[in-house]
Parts: sequence; structure tokens; C-alpha cells
Amino acid sequence: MLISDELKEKFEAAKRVCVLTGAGISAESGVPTFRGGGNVAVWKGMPFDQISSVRMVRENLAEVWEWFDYRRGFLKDCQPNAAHFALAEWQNKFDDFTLVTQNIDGLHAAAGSRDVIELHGNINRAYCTCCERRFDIRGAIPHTPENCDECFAPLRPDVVLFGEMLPIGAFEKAEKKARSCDLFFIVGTSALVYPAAGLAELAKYSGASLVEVNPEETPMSGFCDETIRGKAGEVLPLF
Ligand code: BV8
Ligand code: ZN
Repeated sequence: MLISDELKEKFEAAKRVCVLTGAGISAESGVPTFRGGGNVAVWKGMPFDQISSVRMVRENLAEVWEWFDYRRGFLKDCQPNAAHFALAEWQNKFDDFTLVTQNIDGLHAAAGSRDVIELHGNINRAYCTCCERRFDIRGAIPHTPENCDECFAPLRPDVVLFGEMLPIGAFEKAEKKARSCDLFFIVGTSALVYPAAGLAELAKYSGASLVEVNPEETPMSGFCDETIRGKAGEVLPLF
């Protein structure tokens, strides 16, 4: 049986629930993951954490834009799946529900989730490399505008790259919720990237029950109170 009776009881009794999602929750929407399933994201021979790095923005912004425009082109045909819709339902089930995502694909909001904490930004936004003015570039492939209409400096993707700080306030808000929740789900993430993965550890140390939903083992599996070896789109609607 995928979900134990004990977990079902915890779920029914929970008042404060926090969920951290990663690329795996969008896998059933057709969005490639970064590490799972052997399809390591590589761009023109560069490993993903090299092309998605702050150094590349400084050295070759045009290449970074090509990489993100390619991914946005892929994403424009992707729709939320049953897992995203299940979590949109969960936001009405508890006194306090928080959805934190590492994903930049915007599929949680597209499924109806509100106030999603996007730790790594959003691929459909860009910001000015000088005045940091933000632009919605949804649907503009390749990205336009190229330059800020205020100060004419080049724009960059509004995505947190390796070696960059997370959006001010986002991680702090997620930390506060992880510290105070009864139940913390970690769904579709290899739990390798910090500080995001640290939220699961923080929740556990703060007394929450930690539940993993992932078809594969991760470094967080042994730390969880329950691991559900299954696809998010099949497991989350069962609650
Ligand atoms: C930071 C946006 C503080 C970009 C991403 C050395 C040098 C520099 C930094 C570091 C270093 N060592 C450690 C670090 C910190 C680094 C880090 O953690 N590196 C790791 C790789 C070791 N972190 C950072 O740099 C962060 N910033 O630390 O700042 C700082 C800054 C400056 C100075 C001092 C301190 C910033 C990290 C954010 C990077 N940006 N994304 C882009 O998308 O291009 S991270 C990237 O990985 C994605 O956002 C992704 O979300 C994230 C995690 O990956 P997952 O989501 O878990 O996806 P993955 O493919 O790995 O796994 C998918 C899982 O799903 C698998 O387990 C699979 O089994 C499962 N799955 C598959 N199908 C399904 C499924 N599950 C359920 N259902 C299914 N159907
Ligand atoms: Zn500007």
C-alpha cells in the first residue's frame, strides 16, 4: 500500500503543512529533470551547473539567454499535472499550508496554487542587470526586451543561478514555515541543492514528520519518517 494508515491519520490531523517540490513534480508534465533518470541536463557540452552559473552571466550572457530561451520554448507546451493540481487542493485543507518550490517553470501557479515561494526564481521573468527592474517575458521567445527600457542595460533571467543568493525574504519565509509545521513533504527532488534541501532537515529537527515522495532513493530518504516510492502525479492525489 502506498500510503500508510499512520500517515493518513497524520495528514487528517495536521494543522500546519509545508511542501518542498523539485523538478520531479513537473516530470509528468514533460519537463526534463536535471539529475534523475540519467538525463543529466547538459547544454552544448557544458554541465547544467556551469551554464546556470553566475560566472556565465558575467562571461557569456548571450549563451545563458540561449539556454533559457531553449528551455522556455520547451516549457510553453507543458501543462500542470495531477500532482500540481493535488497541491492546489491541499492549500484549502489546512489551517496553514505553505508550498515552496525549487522549480522555475511556474506550473504550480498555473494549477491554482497561491503564494508559492519560488526559491530559485521564475523562467518567465527577467530583470535588469543594472537597476534590477523586472519584466514579464512570458511567451516572448527569444526573450524580449533585450534591454531595460529605463536604463538600457541588458536583462538577465530572473532565476537563481549556482553561486547566487536566493531571493531576499523567500528563504527566510520558507524557513519560518519549516520550523513550525506538523508535516513536511519533500516531493520530486534529489535533495542535493542547498539551501533548499536544508528546509527538510530543519523541519525534521523542529519536530515535523518528514515524508518523501520520489520513485528513487535520495540522500534525504534515510532521514524521512516515511518514504513513498512513487510518481508525484500518482501519489499526491491519493491523500
Ligand atoms: C547558494 C535555477 C549561498 C537555475 C537552480 C560550491 C560552489 C558554489 C556553490 C556551492 C558549492 N557547493 C555547494 C554549493 C551551494 C549550491 C549547491 O547546493 N550546489 C549543489 C549542486 C552541491 N547552491 C547554490 O549555489 C545556491 N546558492 O548557496 O547561495 C551563497 C551564495 C553566494 C555566496 C555564498 C553563499 C543556489 C542554488 C540554486 C541554483 N539554481 N536552478 C536553472 O534552473 O537553470 S538549482 C537546480 O537544482 C534546479 O532549480 C532544481 O530545482 C534544483 C534541484 O534539483 P531538483 O529539483 O531536485 O531536480 P533533480 O533533477 O536533481 O531531481 C529530480 C528528482 O525527481 C529525482 O530525485 C527524481 O528521482 C525525481 N523524480 C523524477 N520523476 C518523478 C520524480 N519525483 C516524483 N515524481 C516523478 N514523476
Ligand atoms: Zn534598468
